Amino acid sequence: MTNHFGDVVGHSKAILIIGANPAVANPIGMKHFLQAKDRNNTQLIVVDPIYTKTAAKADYYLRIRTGTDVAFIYGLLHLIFKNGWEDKEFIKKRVYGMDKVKEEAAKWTPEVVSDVTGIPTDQIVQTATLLAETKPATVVWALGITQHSTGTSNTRILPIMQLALGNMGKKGGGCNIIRGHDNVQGATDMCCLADSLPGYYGLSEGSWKYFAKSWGVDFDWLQSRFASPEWMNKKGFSLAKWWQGVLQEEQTYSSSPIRALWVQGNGLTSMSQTAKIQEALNKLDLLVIAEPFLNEAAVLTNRKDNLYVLPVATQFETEGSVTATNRSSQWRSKVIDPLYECKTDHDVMFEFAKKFGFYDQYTRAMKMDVKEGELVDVKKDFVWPDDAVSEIARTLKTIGLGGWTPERLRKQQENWYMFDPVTLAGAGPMKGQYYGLPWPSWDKKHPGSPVLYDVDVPVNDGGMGFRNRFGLEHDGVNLLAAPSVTVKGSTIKGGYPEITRENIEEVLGSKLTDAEKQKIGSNWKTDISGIIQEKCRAAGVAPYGNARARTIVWEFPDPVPLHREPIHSSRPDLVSKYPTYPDQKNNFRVDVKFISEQQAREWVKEFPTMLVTMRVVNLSGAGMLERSSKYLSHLTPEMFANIHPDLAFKYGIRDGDMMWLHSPQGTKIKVKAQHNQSVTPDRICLPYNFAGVMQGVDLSPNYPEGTKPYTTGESSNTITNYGFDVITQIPEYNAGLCRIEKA
Ligand SMILES: Nc1nc2c(c(=O)[nH]1)N[C@H]1C(S)=C(S)[C@@H](COP(=O)(O)OP(=O)(O)OC[C@H]3O[C@@H](n4cnc5c(=O)[nH]c(N)nc54)[C@H](O)[C@@H]3O)O[C@H]1N2
Ligand SMILES: Nc1nc2c(c(=O)[nH]1)N[C@H]1C(S)=C(S)[C@@H](COP(=O)(O)OP(=O)(O)OC[C@H]3O[C@@H](n4cnc5c(=O)[nH]c(N)nc54)[C@H](O)[C@@H]3O)O[C@H]1N2
Ligand SMILES: [Mo]
Repeated sequence: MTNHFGDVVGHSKAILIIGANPAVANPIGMKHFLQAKDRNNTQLIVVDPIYTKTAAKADYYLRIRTGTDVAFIYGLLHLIFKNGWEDKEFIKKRVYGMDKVKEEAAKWTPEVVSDVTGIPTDQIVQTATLLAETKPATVVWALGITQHSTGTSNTRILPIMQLALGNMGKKGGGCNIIRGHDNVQGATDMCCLADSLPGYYGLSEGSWKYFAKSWGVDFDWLQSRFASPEWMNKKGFSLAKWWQGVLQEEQTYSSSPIRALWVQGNGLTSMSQTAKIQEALNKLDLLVIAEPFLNEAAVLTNRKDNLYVLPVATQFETEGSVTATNRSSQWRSKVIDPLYECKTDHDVMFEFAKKFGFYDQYTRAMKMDVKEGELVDVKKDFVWPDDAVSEIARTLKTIGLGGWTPERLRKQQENWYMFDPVTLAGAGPMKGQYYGLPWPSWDKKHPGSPVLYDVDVPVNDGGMGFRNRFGLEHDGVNLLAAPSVTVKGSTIKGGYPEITRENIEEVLGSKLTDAEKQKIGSNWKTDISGIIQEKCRAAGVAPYGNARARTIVWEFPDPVPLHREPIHSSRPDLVSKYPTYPDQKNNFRVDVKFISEQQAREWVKEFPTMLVTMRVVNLSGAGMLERSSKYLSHLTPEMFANIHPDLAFKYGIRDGDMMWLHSPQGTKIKVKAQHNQSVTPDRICLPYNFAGVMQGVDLSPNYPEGTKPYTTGESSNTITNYGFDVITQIPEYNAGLCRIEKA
C-alpha cells in the first residue's frame, strides 16, 4: 500500500476496487471504504467478473471478463489521453516513459475494449470521466489482479494509470493493495521467497557479503552451504512449482531433484495443480510438516513412512512484531505459553539449526550491535524476540526499518489509543510518531511514512520522492526527477541520485572526516556504520534518491504492459491477436509452458465455462483451521460452486445437485451446485478453502484419529488450470476454463 485505510476515509473522493472482494476477504478494510462513502460521498467503483458482496455496495459495478484488466485500463487511458485529462505537469516532472504508454493506449478505443473485456462502452466512458473529474482517487486491488499469467502487467498498469492521473504521492490517492494473511507484508519484507534476500536485497555477491557481515559470519562459510558457489546467486524453486522439481526426470536446472520437503505454515492444497502436488508428495524421500493443525498435505499423500507432523504453537503462544498491509508494524504479545508438547516456530528452527550444526552462526547477529560505526559482539545471550527485531531494524536498510526498535513498538502498543485513525499521527507522549511507524522509518527518531512519494512533506515527517533504482538515465533520458521537484525541506534542489560513498560529498555538499571515510559503507543500503543515513537525515534527504517513476521495465518481456489472453482463453478469436508469452526455460529452475499450452487446442470447445475462485467469510486459506471449528464449518457445510440457473438447467442440474467439473489438465472434482445469480451463465465461481476429497475419493481414512475437521471437500485447486505469471510464477487461479457434467 502506498497510503493507508485511514487516508482513504479522510481524503479519497473515489475508490476503484478492481479484483478484490474486501466485504468478504477484508471486512475491516471494507468498513473504511463504507465510511468514506458515508462521510465524503466517496464514489465506489467495483470491477469484478462476479457480482460480489463488495459490488453490492458500489455506486458503479462493471462486470469484466477475467484476465482482461490490462485492456480495460488501457481503455480508460485512451480516453484520458484523448481528452487531455492526464496530469501533464506531474508526468513531465516525475515520470519516465509515459509516451510509450500513450502509444499503446491509442489502440484501445472503447469499442475494442468492450469487445475484449465484455464491459459496455458507456460504462468505460463513464468510469474514465469520473476518474478524470474526481481527485484524488485511490485504486484498491488484490488477487483478481495478481493471479494471472499476466499478473505482473496487471499490477503495473494500475499504478501507471495513477501516475497519468497525478494521483501518486498524494493523500487520498495511491495504490492500496490489500494484503492477505496476518503479517503477509512482514513475510514479504523478510523475503520468504526463492529469488531475493531479506529486505528485497537481490541475489548477488554484494548482497550476500553484506548479509554475511551483518550476521557476523564468514562469506566463505555461507557460500560453502551451497552445492557449489554458482548456486548462491540462482533463484530457487517457487512455491507454485516446487512439485516440478520433484517430478521432472531431467534435472537440467538444479544440482539435484528435490528429495525432502519441509512445510511450515502453508496448506499446500492452496496451490494449483493439486494432482501434481499429490504425485510429488508421494515421490519425496521425506516430508516434514510443522503446524498447529493437521495440514491436509499429510492427508493428500498416501505415503506410509518418512512423513512427520511436528506440533507448532499458534500465534497466541508467541510474541513479536507483525507488519500490517500499510507497511506499519505492531507489537503482538503472547497470550499463553505453548500448550502441550508443541514448540513455537522459532524454537523449531533453532532445534533444526542445532541438529544441522549451524546454531551459533544462526543466532550470532542477535548478540551484536553497532558501536562507533562498527558491528561488534555486545552480549553472551540473546533475548527473544527483542534482539531479533533489533537485528532486522539495523540490517534492512532498503525499506527503512531502522526505526522499528522493540522499545518503540512496545510503547506504541501500550499507547495505541493516542493515535488519530485518519492521519495516524500520535498525540501526547506519542507525538512525532505515526501509528505503526509505516516504513520507511529511517532511524530511531523518524516518525514513519504514512503516504509514500509525497514531495510536499519533508523527509523527516515521512515525505520523499520516487526511488532512484534503475540507473541515472535510460535511452539517453535522465531518470532523476525534474529540477523543480524539490522534496520539501530538503537541502538538495530537484532530483538527485541514491546516495553512495562516492557521491555523498558532492550530492549533499558536505565533507566527511577521515574517521568517517574509514567506516562508511559503499552505498546507503550496505552502510553498516549508518553514516550515510545520518547525513541524509540531517539534510532532510531520503537516501534512495529523488527520481522518476518508470512506466517502462526494460528487463521484462513486456516493457510496457500488454494485454495477452489467458492461457486457457474463452475467446479463441482473440488468441491470435493477443497471444500469451513464449514458453519459458529455466524460470525458478523449471520450464513453464505458455504459448504451447495456449495453442495446443481450442480449449473452449471442450471446456466452455469460465472458472473463477473466491473466498468465503467463514473459512480462510487452505481452510483446515476454520473447518476444525464446529460453528464456522456449519456456515458452509459442504464444498460448492455458484452456478447461474440458466447454465445449470442446460445440464439438468437443480439447486443442490452434485456436479462434476473437469479441467483441461484431465482432472475433475465433484461439488454441490448452488444456484446463484452473482455469476452470469458463462462462468462459475467456487471457494478455494476446502480439501480432504480428491477427484471424488474421500480421504477420511488418511486423517489420524481425532484430527478430521468438521467439513472436508474437493479442493478447487485440483481443477484450477495450468498457467503461471511470467515473472512471479503466481498460478493463474482466476482465469481458467472447465466443463460441467451432472454427477
Ligand atoms: N484457487 C485459489 N487458490 C489460492 C488462492 C485463490 O484465490 N484461489 N489464494 C492464494 C493465496 S493469496 C494464498 S495467501 C494462499 C494461502 O494458502 P496457505 O498459505 O495454505 O494458507 P493457510 O491455509 O491460511 O495457512 C497455511 C497453514 O499454516 C498453518 N498455520 C497457522 N498458523 C501457524 C503458525 O503460527 N505457524 C505455523 N507453522 N503454521 C501455522 C495453518 O494451520 C495452515 O495449515 O492460497 C493461495 N491459493
Ligand atoms: N474469509 C477469508 N478472508 C481472507 C482469506 C480467506 O481465505 N478467507 N484470505 C486472505 C488472503 S491470503 C488474501 S490474499 C486476501 C484476498 O483478498 P481478495 O483478493 O479480495 O479475495 P478474493 O475472494 O480472491 O477476491 C478476488 C476478486 O477478484 C475477482 N476476479 C477474478 N478474476 C478477475 C479478473 O481477471 N479481473 C478482475 N478485475 N477481478 C477478478 C474475483 O471474482 C474476486 O471477487 O483475502 C484474505 N482474507
Ligand atoms: Mo494471500
